[in-house]
Amino acid sequence: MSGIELAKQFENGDCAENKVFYQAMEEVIYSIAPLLESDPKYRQHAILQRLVVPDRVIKFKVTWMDDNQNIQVNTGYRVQFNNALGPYKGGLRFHPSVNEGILKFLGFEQIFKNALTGLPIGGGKGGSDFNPKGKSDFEVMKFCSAFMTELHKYIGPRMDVPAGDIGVGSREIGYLFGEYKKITSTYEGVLTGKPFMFGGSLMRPEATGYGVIYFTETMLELEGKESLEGKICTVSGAGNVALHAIEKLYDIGAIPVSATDSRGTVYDARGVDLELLKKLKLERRVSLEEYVEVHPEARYTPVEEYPEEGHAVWDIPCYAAFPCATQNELTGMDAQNLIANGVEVVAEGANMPSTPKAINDFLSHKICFAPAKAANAGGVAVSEFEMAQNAAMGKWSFEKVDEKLKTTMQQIAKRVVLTAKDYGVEGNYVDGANIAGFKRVADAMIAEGI
Ligand code: NDP
Ligand code: 2IT
Repeated sequence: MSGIELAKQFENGDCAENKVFYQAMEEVIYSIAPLLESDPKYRQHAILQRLVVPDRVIKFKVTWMDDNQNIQVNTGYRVQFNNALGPYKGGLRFHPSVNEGILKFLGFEQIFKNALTGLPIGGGKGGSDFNPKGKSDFEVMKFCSAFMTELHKYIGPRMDVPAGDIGVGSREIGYLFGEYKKITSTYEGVLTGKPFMFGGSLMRPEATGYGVIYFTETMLELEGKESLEGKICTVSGAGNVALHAIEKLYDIGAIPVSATDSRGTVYDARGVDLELLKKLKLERRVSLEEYVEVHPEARYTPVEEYPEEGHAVWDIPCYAAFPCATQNELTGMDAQNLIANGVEVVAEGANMPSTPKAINDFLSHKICFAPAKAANAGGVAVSEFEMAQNAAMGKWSFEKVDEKLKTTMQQIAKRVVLTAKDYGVEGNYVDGANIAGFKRVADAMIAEGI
């Protein structure tokens, strides 16, 4: 049975919205076929049927007032997918495209990603169709307060611990935490990604981007391939994940030459100016277009100047490509361009950034391909470290968190490589990650009973 058919048995929601959810589900279903064949217990316990349905989807109205005294209405969600391994854990996304289907896809992926870390965390995701772009700090604060007025009923440090994702960084987490504290009169680690001054972990902002590079270096070593040092790398996105991936690439002597946002691509052949990117995207929150005003020798390509089915960033010759923006941002056409230009490794910083066609192309051309749920697990891993620090009322040093993050990413890479070998799909880390993640959750579900 295909993933889509299986999913439809349980779904009565809007099918168009669920497209990305079915896409994520189908990949897992195909990957775990050898596991289901080799061990009948997973079928006997109907694990797959139980896993594709979230434990619950919470949907609520968020009403707030903008700076012009107009009342605004948005929709908020929290998808609590699976807590076999620990409290629901996963980010909040604030973006106008957010709907239940997108959050189910992200929550479903999060279950296996979190399982791969080996840490005690279940899977969840949430967010809103609120668009933070162009909003004042005060409006963002008003929205976050209104969002938490409803969300606080469903979360808790041992129940469900949200964090950031697209459109949600430490500013938003700070406002959300402030409101939670006010409503509940408790000071507890109910959110991760908090500013350091009130309970955040050092290195949480860097964790996802750094983790992707640690993962990639380990994978290249295990494969006997050349490291990233001295190599041209392309990166998409210009947010939390992309900018910290770029930072770590510089740390290890690689040359990151690109960044993108929703409006265009910057290509700076000498290596991108990271300080400028941070200023434009993290501080001033403006378009990347301004990059070429400071560096006229760099090239800026607006999205509308490139064919609809492709993206300028993946047409740049590179050794390694790091999609770090959003889902399905790397298409079949992009994969063909990367392969024609000699790419050797692709590691996903964003969640599900490569389309199924692109993944098939990479695998059939023996490109070293690191799937999101393994490669970008560093963010949620450090979130769990934040939970541990909060529970113990303690603070770990930057060096300690960095060391633990590195070890976690190395362990995930080894687990994924070994699992692929064990199940007869050597070199296929999509299958390796899905099988290893699924097995860990499934075994817990069996042990916990129905
Ligand atoms: P940010 O909001 O910090 O940055 C997102 C970046 O991607 C921005 O440059 C944004 O452009 C661009 N972008 C967003 N949506 C689109 C779109 N539809 N088309 C083109 N560009 C887009 O988010 P993060 O960096 O935190 O997240 C990026 C990806 O990484 C997401 O897939 C997220 O799920 C994933 N991820 C995040 C983790 C984290 O810890 N934050 C952990 C693991 C995965 P613009 O500036 O124009 O909006
Ligand atoms: O997709 C992800 O792993 C995240 N957005 C981070 C989740 C978390 O709880 O830190």
